[in-house]
Amino acid sequence: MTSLFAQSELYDLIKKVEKSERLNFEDGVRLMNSRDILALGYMANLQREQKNGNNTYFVVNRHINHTNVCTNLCHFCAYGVKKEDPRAFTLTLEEIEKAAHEAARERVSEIHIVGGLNPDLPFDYYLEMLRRVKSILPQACIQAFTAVEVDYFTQITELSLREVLQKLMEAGLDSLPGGGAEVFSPRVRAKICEKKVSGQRWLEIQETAHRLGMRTNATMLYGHVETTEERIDHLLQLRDLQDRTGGFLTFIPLPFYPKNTQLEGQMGVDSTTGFEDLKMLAVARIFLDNFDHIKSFWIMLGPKLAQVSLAFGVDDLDGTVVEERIIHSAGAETSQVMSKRALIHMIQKAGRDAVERDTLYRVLKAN
Ligand code: V47
Ligand code: SF4
Repeated sequence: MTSLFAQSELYDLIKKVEKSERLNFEDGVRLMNSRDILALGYMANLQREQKNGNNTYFVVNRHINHTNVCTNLCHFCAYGVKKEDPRAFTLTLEEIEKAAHEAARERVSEIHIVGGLNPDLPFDYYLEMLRRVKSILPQACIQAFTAVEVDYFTQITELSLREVLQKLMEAGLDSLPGGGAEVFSPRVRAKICEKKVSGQRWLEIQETAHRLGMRTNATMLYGHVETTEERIDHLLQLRDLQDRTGGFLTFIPLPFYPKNTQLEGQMGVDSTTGFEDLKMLAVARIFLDNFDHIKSFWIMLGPKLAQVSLAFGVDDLDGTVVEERIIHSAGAETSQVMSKRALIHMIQKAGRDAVERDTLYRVLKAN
């Protein structure tokens, strides 16, 4: 097979991948800087099929964004606002219960909850939210609160990180979503989210959750001010932690949407292109050899590119979602909901086997 790519600048790396040899930092930078998208696709698909065969996973889920009030006000975020802002909202526990009842009728297996850092909400609000959602949906997994929110809980309670996580788990939390990772580089964080927890703290929170037996997701927000080297360094730090704990379920590269953000219109900052998105997914699949899954969030990529990404290393399209505010505040034009039938159709038309999973990738139904 490699003879097809004999002329490729990546030929030596293709041979490494075929022999399942681990790629180093320099190899990762070369992959990311290459425009040989077919060679990248070949390598990524090799890994994808070794790990997941022809399966493509999706989840029947519902997102709930409980508040957009946030003290961090990251420059890349169009969702978070000050509490005095006319757009500010905070859902009551009753409104969250209503969303959970709707989700129960839709037979979701996952509730995904993330929000801003709202100084008016006590820790009890979050614990009670978890208890109520769990009692309405006892079979569903609750994947909630990014590491940024978890860190915030330690500040408002004076509890240790372990104690906060244990209390959340006792109240019904099953898994942490992957948000808040952005790009770990301190240089990048100083430019785009100077108030946010450091990359090191994000990793520490994930590691602590893994040691308590919780599985979590990882993300990277790309396509703003970061360099190729900073992207690969981010992947390397995730791969190192995964070697130590094995606690990550999946990696989700998140393309930056600039609309309505403080970075909109800045020199050199633009929306990512489809070519770059496919490359990012393929490089993630090739480089993160100890991650079982790579997810393209169709909400961000758009359904058509998400479908094509199934040939570039991706084995998971996330889910039915229903309502998403964070990316839509920043200009995403995708719908906020996709039916299970439409997801299955999209996967099958790409020649893959559609498999409904739960948060922990337990198979619920092969279609
Ligand atoms: O941390 C914010 C991102 C994240 C923008 O675990 C933006 O399956 C692009 O946690 N353009 C929060 N991205 C959402 C989150 C998440 C999202 C998808 C899947 C999963 C998962 C988790 O949303 C933030 C940030 O990285 N984000 N603003 C923007 N303008
Ligand atoms: Fe707040 Fe999260 Fe938006 Fe940053 S990305 S402003 S922490 S809601």
